[in-house]
Amino acid sequence: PLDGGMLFPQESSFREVKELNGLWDFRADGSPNRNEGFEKAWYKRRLTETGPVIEMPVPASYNDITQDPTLRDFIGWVWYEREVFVPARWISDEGTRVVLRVGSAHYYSIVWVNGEKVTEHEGGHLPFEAEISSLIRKEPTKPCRITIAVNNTLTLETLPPGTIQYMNDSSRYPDGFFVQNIDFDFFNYAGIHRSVLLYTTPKVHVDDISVETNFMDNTGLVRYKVSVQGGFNNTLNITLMDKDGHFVASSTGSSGGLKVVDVKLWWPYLMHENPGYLYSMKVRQHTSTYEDEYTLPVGIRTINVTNTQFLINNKPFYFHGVNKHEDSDIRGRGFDWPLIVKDFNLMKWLGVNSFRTSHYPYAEEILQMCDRHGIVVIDECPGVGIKDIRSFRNASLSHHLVVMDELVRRDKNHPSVVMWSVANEPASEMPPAEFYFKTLIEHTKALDQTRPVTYVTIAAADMDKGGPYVDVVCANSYFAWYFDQGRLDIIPLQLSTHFENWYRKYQRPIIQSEYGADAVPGLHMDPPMMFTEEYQNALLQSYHDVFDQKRNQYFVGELIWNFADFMTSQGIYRVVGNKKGIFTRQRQPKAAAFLLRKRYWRLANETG
Ligand code: BDP
Repeated sequence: PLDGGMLFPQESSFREVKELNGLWDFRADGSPNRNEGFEKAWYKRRLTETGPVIEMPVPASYNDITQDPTLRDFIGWVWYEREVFVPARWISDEGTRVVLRVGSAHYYSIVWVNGEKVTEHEGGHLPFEAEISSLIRKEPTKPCRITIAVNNTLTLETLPPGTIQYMNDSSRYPDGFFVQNIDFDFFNYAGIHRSVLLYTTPKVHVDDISVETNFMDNTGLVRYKVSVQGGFNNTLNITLMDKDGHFVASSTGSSGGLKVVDVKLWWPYLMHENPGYLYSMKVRQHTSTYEDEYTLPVGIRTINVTNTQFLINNKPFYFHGVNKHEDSDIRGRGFDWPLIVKDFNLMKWLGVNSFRTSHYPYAEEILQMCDRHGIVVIDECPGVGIKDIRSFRNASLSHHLVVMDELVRRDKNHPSVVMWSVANEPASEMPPAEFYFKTLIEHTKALDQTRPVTYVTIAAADMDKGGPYVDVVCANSYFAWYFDQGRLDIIPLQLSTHFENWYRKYQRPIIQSEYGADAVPGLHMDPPMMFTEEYQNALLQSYHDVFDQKRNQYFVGELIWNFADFMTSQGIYRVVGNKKGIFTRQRQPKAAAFLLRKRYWRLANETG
């Protein structure tokens, strides 16, 4: 179990937030062993005093910011630093707790404040934090110097896994030459990808909240659990308010239930005229000296899975959606509001009611938007590219379990999140996969009893070993693309057989969790040929014909690969990235966007 909660930082009468985004000093440690920063203890002095620095925006991947190919492809430690003035009242008031939080950094991070190490964290895509109250009180008049070292090296025990291969043939490679091998299809962007914040809470503070919701007829039920840290003898008051701020129900104590008469349920976009309805649960705690308040948005809804259906609020839900990436020009995987809002507008234009966070957890702000707009989410952890048998070892599994702990801790309260995905396209046919997925999925279910769990598979049904443990089969396939290239005519037969095999083996509802074809925008051919917009359209159309035949049986959703073109490592299969987007990387539509838009709005009318 993890130490403490990870509530999204929020301002209230008792809490303040200070964003540390902007330009930081930056240096990549280019020394042969990538270890000079530690040998010379760069964190002890200002980074500007130990060597040259450049300006680096935060949040952003550092890879595409400069013209330097060695920084784009850099592997090893990079160092970020900036100084910040902490408001005097945060320092003078001993009852104020000051926390430093990093929304995410890829991949391994160590954080120092004024030269003292405050925390380290393994894994990208998830937040980490450290309380720094006592440290900043040591030197109250000086600005506080924050140093963050980030290392993007992947190993067999990281998620995703990767290996470093040294090329020892000195007739072909210079001394120390190495490559990073990865088994996943996106660029290994690195750096500080999400906001760095300082925030305060009172010393005695609300540390974590969990809610589970249910309803019967017209009455909703919100069960809650609150944990408070920093002191005893506190009183907790819980108040639930509707969207207009009107009182709905209240309770006291660290756990209990709230009854909601005439409940307004949380519904997906296009399934109801009022999607994404959120109540607010105000959690207020006080002792004789301290007061704190945290407000959690709460959507009341249920999720159930039968052998053939995915039910939201007891009604069959059909996923018509996309797979995404956090990816764009220049900023790489860096958090960017204009991009996020644009993507939501494009999804709504398309008639998308759902997406999968392929292949890692997305920023919390994105999930909050999904809650408000009623966009349903399959929340995936960074377990992608587990293909080497050595990645099934105990050390890898242990880390994978911790990542699920962190993911569920962060995302458990989002009504938009309807299912956990523990992995993408693992080698689930290998013998150790059975124990691995059994353990991983049972662990996830123990953390959260309210949501189904899946992993996304590319295996053939008869080979797969992890399927018995999933609630929904999420199957990827690339017929007439990676296999039988150019032969669209095989899709009806192969795709139906594929579905029948999966259903026969496990009797679970099936989602087409990926399918698609690369299309270079502007490339045209009729009759269609691979890589043209016409071929992408024709392939989607053939898949859709099969989906429509299975829709009333056990087939519960389709997620196109991919929403937009995205960057990958270099290779002969990728022409400046993966081009399976229905939008370009700049978010302009290819022909397929119009085809899907027509289909999704029709599906919304038929299934919604
Ligand atoms: C699937 C992967 C996805 C790739 C896609 C592709 O899950 O990450 O980008 O194929 O090859 O195997 O386009």
